[in-house]
Amino acid sequence: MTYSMALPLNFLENSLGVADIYKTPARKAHQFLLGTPSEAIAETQPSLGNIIPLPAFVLPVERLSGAESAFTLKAGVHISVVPATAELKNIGQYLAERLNVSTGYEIPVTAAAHAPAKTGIQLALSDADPTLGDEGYLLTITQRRIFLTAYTPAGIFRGIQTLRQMLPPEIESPAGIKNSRKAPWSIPAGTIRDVPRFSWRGVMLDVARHFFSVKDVERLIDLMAYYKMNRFHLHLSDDQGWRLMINSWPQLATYGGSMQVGGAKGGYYTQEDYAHIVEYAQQRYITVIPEIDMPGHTNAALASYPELNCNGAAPPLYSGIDVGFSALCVDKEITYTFVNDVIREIAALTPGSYIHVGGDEVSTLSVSDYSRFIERVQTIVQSHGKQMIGWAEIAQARLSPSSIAQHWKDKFAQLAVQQHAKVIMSPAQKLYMDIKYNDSTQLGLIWAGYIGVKDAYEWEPSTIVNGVTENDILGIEAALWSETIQTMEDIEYMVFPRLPGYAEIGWSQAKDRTWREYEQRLASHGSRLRALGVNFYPSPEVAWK
Ligand code: TNX
Repeated sequence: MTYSMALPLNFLENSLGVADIYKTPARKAHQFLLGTPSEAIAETQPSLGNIIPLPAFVLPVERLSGAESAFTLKAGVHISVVPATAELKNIGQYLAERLNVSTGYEIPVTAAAHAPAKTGIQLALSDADPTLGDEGYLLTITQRRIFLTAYTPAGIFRGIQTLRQMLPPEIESPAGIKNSRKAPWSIPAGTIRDVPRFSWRGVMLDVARHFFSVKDVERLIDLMAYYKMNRFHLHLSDDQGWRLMINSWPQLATYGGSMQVGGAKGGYYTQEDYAHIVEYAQQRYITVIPEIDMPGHTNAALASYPELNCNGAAPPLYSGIDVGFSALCVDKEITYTFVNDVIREIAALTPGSYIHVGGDEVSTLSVSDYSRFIERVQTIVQSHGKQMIGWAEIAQARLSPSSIAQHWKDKFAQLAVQQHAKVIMSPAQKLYMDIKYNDSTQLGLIWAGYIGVKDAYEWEPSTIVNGVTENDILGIEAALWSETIQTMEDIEYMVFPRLPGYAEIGWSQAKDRTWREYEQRLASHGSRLRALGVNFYPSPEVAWK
């Protein structure tokens, strides 16, 4: 996957006039950016300083030399890739398309024999610095060229998001050249070396309570990608609806998916739709995690097949928003035939390593019946070559160390850690995007309090559950439950502007984060979100630009 090439350190040193870019600690680099008022970089937007999530290391060139320096994107620019694999060309094409939206430039993607190129934009894989890891990148901008290198294609893709954020906000405006600033499309010179803190930076969308189209899902994936998130968890089934066709149990979708909360017509994804979503996410280096919630939250399945019920009678479809009342019949063998068929079909459609089996809020089963069920399901998931994820209640059962518990409330995650299983942090009071911002938010629920934009940002994942520490945590995931969410506009309003803060908690080092400084960067993203057409909540906590 990687490509042998000398790290262009000489190139960096020559162009930047610094020998110790790797030695300068992130903190010091930020002082270059923020500094004292007299030192602060003048209001020359865009600057190297408004990137979200905050990069690990930033060095603007003018801090060192005092020289005015920027790369300017002009007609005739080209993107070259090294090595010229189909994958890297696709990433180059993705960048060309983003830049075309507003500039109108037709940017060719070409193969380069070596790196760095003398001019233009170059994307290059290099195995010279393995510490860049799975997603890190090194981005250098001089007057003549943009050089983006990484250890993996995913790293190049993440670096492209940084590059987008360094251009003027109008670069994202699909309104076309006539409505946006024509020139200059300039990027300040400097170097960014960046690696993420956590490997799991996720968003969950509940498509069961209300159903969302493939187009809506694509848009959410695009917006996640802009903030370097890498996991997309689809909550595909619940009491109110089953949203994926299972060929061996077709009524799950055709009948169980026919309604949604409030009683309106529902919907479901065909297997082709789902495969398309998976591929769309994959092209953005985002892994899809499908969730089939069980043994509770199963009314839609129980309504579709009477034999799944202990009494053999199917309940009616459900369009309310209560939780906890439904459960599969854990003593019937057909239940496990059903679970095996569903997981087999989904595993075959899912290249990612994970299948999420829910496991939350079952009030009608004893702990021992519940645990027995989860342990059997764990074996089924593993038999299809996947790792099991469940809401943290699953830790009451015997977990394999490869299984993962998703914390949302209570202390069950402690039981997971004791069994050497890893934890994803989704504390409802911080990370539930269906929770209202404040008492005047029209959409959303309040059972976990209110989550303002500052509340969403100002917390630390390793101090949420006693005994669940940095090493136990894979990362974080923000969840959008959709009891009250009906349209893409609703999704955008609840997700933004909280998501950029979540992305930063997942990516950036804790020691580098303060609300005071973040608030200024977020403010500058107001114009970016507007250019992207995002219906964000313009929170008064932020001095929007
Ligand atoms: C709790 S989080 C739930 C969901 C609801 C959500 C509403 C979890 C595992 N269960 O079923 O939709 O609260 O905020």
